[in-house]
Amino acid sequence: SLSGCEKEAVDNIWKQASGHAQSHGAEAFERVFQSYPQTKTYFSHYDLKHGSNDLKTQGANVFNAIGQAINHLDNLEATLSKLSDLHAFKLRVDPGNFELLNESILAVLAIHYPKLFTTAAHSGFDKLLCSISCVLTSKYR
Ligand code: ZNH
Repeated sequence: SLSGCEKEAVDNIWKQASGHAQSHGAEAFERVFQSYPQTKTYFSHYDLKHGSNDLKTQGANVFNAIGQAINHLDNLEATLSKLSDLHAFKLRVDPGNFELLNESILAVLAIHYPKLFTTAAHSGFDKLLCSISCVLTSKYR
């Protein structure tokens, strides 16, 4: 779990990033689609052009869910339970894709908040995103 320093560093970035859920989230998806084109297969019904509403909506969905997780760090399983069902039973996203998106989210945060992206912020977000992915892929079988 996150140390006090990591939690503080995560909160400091999130205070700003949460206000840009659409644009940061869309950028994270654009980056993962470009670096790992196989991740696009889950979004065949989407308009993936730069700046599309689909990208903004899905980007905001993911960023807002991360915000929820930050607010309920000690209770992630219950907080993300519905999303966990969705990803495991309905969407059936291959678990390997979560690491790819996580890397992209880290890059977005590092680029937009270079001063706040300290070693504690880096390790804190790394742990946070791993925990979220862990919950979202826990019901697969
Ligand atoms: Zn996911 C959806 C979150 C990852 C794929 N997602 C979704 C949503 C959310 C999320 C919130 C919405 C839901 C509703 O609507 O209800 N995700 C999330 C998170 C994460 C994720 C938080 C991490 C961090 N996903 C992911 C990945 C993938 C995905 C990795 C692949 C690649 N998702 C998805 C899909 C969907 C979702 C496909 C559906 C979309 C539509 O619109 O259809």
